[in-house]
Amino acid sequence: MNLHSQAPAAVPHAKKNIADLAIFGGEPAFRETLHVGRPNLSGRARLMSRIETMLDSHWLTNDGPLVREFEQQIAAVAGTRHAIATCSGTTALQLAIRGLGLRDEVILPSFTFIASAHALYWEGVTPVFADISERDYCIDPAQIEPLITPNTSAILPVHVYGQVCDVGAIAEIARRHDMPVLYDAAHAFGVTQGGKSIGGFGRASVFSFHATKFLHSSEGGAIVTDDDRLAKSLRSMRNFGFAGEDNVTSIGINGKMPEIAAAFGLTSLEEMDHVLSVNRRNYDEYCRQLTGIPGISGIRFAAEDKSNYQYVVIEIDAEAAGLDRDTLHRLISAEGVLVRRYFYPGCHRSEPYKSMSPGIAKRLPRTERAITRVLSLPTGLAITPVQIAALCGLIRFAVAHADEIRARIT
Ligand code: T4K
Repeated sequence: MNLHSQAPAAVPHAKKNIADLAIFGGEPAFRETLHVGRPNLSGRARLMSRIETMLDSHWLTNDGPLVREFEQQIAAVAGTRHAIATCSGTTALQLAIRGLGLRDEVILPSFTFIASAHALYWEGVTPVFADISERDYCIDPAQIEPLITPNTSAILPVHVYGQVCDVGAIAEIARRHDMPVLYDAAHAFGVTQGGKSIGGFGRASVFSFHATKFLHSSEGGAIVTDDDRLAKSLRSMRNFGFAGEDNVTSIGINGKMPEIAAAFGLTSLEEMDHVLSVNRRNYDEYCRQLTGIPGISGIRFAAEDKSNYQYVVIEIDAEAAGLDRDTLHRLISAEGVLVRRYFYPGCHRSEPYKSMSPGIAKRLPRTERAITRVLSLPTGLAITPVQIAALCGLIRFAVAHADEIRARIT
């Protein structure tokens, strides 16, 4: 049985006059709230069966059979020899940072979820923020080299929204400076570039399997790598540093994935193709419905990459649309669609980094531009083409009446 508790509610109603907009006191167009991060939940019977088996076995955590099976399957999809499952993507990042011996400074984009920077800082490493490229929202390789100092120990690029970084240029910089690349691939599970799986770049990559992700284990993450020594030490560090029943060989932590999370993860893996096809359908529908709206553009994925289409992101050009991103965000949210401004305000504008580098915004112009323009729209199994059409219709209506809306708001 497939779980579709996310079955579509009543058809959202269209707005005819601006007085009907919910920010002006009208009825919300969506009676049932739409969430950007609604977990993809299906395959309930298989999930329940795995949980029953787990209960029968009396094995709930500590490298159990479900975690081992999950790790094998993750490694197979990632195209790596090893996958080390963890209790979250953030913990996976922290373990990888420590396992790779990163210290002093690491270069990463500011345009990412705060966990990328926090994981470094938590491990005693100072994040050094580089700007993003014009091509996509990923780190610009040209901005990396000028930031490299004798204190730089690594590069931590992020495959933002599942778009693949310029891995070739980044590898070349890392080779020239003899430093490792650790990829934050939290958004990029299942993504390939030129037929090569996303796990195959850099010394290691980290996935997030948080509930809101394309593939999820309710909470969880993994580090994938081809480095046998690194994998062995990460496995030990994930389990308090144990290298045997009572032999502790390093500082470790409890970063283990529990069996119930692996049960979710294995079930989610079985549904991956289905989720991908629904995400792709939603993405195509958004592209179709948003075409021609002045000032609204959407991210495009390179034809040679296989994406997971987990994030549908639009950019709002306030001048052309007549409305800025924040007004549109307020307007849509009031109608019952909880769109998100990922990744506003950027790490460099969040504490503690904001206070550490006042004035840094000046050297991150593309990041500064992106944080004021992007909006993530809902996708996944919980959203239907009818809802997408209604949401895009709302955006079209708002842009068409931008002058009146602005006048009424201010
Ligand atoms: N690196 C990058 C680049 C990342 O994006 C992330 C996480 C990480 C590292 C760290 O990985 P983890 O340690 O998280 O595994 C969410 C997620 O919590 C986070 O995993 C994700 N990135 C980030 C981009 O988004 P929030 O604070 O926006 O989530 P929240 O709780 O506000 O949920 C978003 C929407 O989804 C809401 O409308 C509610 C809805 N929702 C959420 C959950 C959890 C549901 O409907 N059901 C649910 O169970 O961070």
